[in-house]
Amino acid sequence: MTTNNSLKLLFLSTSVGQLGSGLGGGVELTVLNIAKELHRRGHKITVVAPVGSVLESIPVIEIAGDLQGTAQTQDYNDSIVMPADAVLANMWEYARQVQDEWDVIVNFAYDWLPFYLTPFFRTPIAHFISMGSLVRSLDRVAEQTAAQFPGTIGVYTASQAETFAFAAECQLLGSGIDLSLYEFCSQPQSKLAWLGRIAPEKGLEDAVAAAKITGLPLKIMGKMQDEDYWQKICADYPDAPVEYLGFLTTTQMQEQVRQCRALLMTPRWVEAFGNVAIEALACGVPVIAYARGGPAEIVRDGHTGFLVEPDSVNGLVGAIARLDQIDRSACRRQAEVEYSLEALGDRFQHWFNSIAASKVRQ
Ligand code: HBI
Repeated sequence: MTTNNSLKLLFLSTSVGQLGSGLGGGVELTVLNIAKELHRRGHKITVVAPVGSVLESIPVIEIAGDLQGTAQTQDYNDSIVMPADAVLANMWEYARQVQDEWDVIVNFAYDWLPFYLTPFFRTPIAHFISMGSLVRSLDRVAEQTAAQFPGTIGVYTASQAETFAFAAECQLLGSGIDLSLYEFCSQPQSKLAWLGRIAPEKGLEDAVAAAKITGLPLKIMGKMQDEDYWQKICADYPDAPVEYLGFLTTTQMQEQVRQCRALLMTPRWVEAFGNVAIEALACGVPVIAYARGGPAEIVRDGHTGFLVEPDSVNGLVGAIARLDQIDRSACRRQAEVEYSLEALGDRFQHWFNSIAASKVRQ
């Protein structure tokens, strides 16, 4: 039962993997955190996701079908690829059938179909775009949606929005985490952390190279998405002091990260946000990141970490040598001030209310 000013929100998840599998990368954490925080505030939330998805205590409607291929493995001008029995299409057929039960339908998939379907729905649709520009088909249909339904496109950061022609139309929503899950550590061990999907766009090889040069052990955590890519790194850096710890739960991951002197972030692309950066800061761990995309808007250079020249291993090494300049409690404080679930919930609640209020459909 929802009180009078609460919303009924149907979330449609990313379609590249089950929620909880790690294949959906940072957007999995985003869906979980927004669902938890808005549910806590009394809104009614249900998440539609591929079969096998798990989202703590949030109700999940599991939909069968073939998973979507990942956009970052496509070329910019590739045609749209839809598997024969696409789980994405099946998820949106479900949404079409139940749409009148909901105030706003929220799309978290980085795919053409949900945007194309928007004008065919009576219920307003909010689109959260979780990456920068990658494929022309999405750029075009999202631009059309931004023009036809102003205010319905949300992104993490300004630098992510800038990769799209409709940057001015994007709601900047940032991110946030449940800070109570992350324990501050003031006395780290002499090692480094790297977090993320093990895939080429994440530039793991640069972090491995920096570990080799500095001799500092590198603890690697995240979903093993591209095994060949990982094997090539191991072959190229046979004696680097690195260890892959697997895809851990948040509790297990922060237990490892908090002990580290720094988190290295080495994205090859415009990282839309970089949830792993605020997870590290919440543990008091400085972030050393390439100065582009979301991390460049998160890290306070010289105060909560360092921003280095993109793709420069030497830049990483130089920053590692200066880590003693960083006050680790300043890192935790930044997470508390800027990335709490409370602040995240306010931003998304305001966005959804504005979209529900604009419900002028016949
Ligand atoms: N690719 N086609 C497609 N659809 C997605 O929803 C998607 C993706 N690639 C990556 C991804 N989602 C998430 O890992 C990022 O949005 C965080």
